[in-house]
Amino acid sequence: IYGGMKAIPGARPWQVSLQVRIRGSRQDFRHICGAVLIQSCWVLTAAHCITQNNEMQVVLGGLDLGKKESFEQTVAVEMAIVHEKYRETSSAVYNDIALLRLKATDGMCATESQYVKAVCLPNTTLADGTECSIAGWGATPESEFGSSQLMDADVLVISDDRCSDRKVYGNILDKSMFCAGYLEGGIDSCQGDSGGPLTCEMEGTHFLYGLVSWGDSCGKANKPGVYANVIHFLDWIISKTGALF
Ligand code: 4AZ
Repeated sequence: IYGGMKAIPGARPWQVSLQVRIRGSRQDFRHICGAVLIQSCWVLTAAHCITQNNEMQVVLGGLDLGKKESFEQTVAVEMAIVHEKYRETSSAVYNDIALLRLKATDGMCATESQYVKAVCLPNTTLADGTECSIAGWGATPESEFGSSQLMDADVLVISDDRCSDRKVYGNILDKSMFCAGYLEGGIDSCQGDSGGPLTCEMEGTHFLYGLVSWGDSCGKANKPGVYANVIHFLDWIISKTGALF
């Protein structure tokens, strides 16, 4: 996260760290992407975070990836479902969404607490200029390898019209994505934040509108962050999870 602050404990209880087992190790996992808890046994992330058939786990409720916290929960990933139309070109990433089914132990995956709680899925569209929040352990201006502390920042929704300007991203955007940030640069998501949440608070409830997906570098003027458009995928999410939200 560029231009952010350390997240307040319990403020982003749906935030997830997606981790893969380090090759050759028995127990060690490393953070590769953000993700979002939407149900006790279901997590959303970016499709581009699902690389190979690596062994994956999620850490829920954690703030500092550098130490084991008493309130964090580690759950194995049973299966990943990547969107059938996920596609990456040299300039953009399309349909960048995946579902992770968590592995239950005695019938439970995530256990709800002050630090672990599923986010709500949205049911109304977003207006240009809405203030929303992003969070993650990704690169910061101080550390290109990411932050051990969960960081968050506020960003503004940028209309498809403004984001498709020739000076911004031109004609490469589609309905599976939207832009958020500041055209003047500075505050943005970055590498390692991918798959994590963009949430917007409405009447005291936080709704998941976006997943960190891509952008031309981080924090640069006229190159805002691009987010997978969760509303566009609601039917897909319902069809794969069999859940109603
Ligand atoms: C990345 O490389 C990445 N500024 C993620 C987000 C953004 C840029 C790059 C948005 O995963």
